[in-house]
Amino acid sequence: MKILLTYFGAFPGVPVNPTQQVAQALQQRYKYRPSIESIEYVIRELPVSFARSSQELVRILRQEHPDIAISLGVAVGRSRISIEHVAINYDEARIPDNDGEQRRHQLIHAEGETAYFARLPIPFLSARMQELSLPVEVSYSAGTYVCNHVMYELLHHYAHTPDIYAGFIHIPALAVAESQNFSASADAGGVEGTIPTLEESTVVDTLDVIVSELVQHRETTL
Ligand code: PCA
Repeated sequence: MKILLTYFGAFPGVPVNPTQQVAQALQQRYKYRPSIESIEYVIRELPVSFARSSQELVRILRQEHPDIAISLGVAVGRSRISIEHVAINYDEARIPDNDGEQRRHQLIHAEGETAYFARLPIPFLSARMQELSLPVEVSYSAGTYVCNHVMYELLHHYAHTPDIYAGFIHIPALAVAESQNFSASADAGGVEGTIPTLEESTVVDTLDVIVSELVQHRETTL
């Protein structure tokens, strides 16, 4: 089984994107876990650009053919890891992307569905996270910036491919000094105010559990 994790680099207000170190830490863990040799773990960076993230994502999906594809983004201002339930066909940015493009009130795909639900067993995951007391919530808005855009593209790509698990997870800022200089942008999934954080190890442990649960769920249901 192949798992693809995408992460983002820096963007305005977030000079170091914590999704990069978290994705790298997860991949390292899988490398040294001999009991799950049948799992291939691929991580790829996506540009924080409306136009280029779409192209790059589709190129990666065509090249890698993952069974489970999860994109990660940071939502500065949130205090828990958010499993996103829905992506909307709408770009509306209060800050420019890394190409200087600030999309306002624009459909992502003119002929596309208004929204897609994540292709993840969300009720199952949410119940497991509660049982394990992990800092996870289900979110019903991935914002209207590049994260929602990527989630929409991901689900649009797999709209007619039912056995692929695909979705988006937002993580909070990490408990490191530089996080307090981040700016929380509401359209990027965050809220205004003081910036809550989680320890990197908590985020990595929790994502590790989420991915393992997804692998098991997919193996037992397909
Ligand atoms: N967060 C932004 C884009 C990249 C990222 O990590 C967002 O929530 O849209």
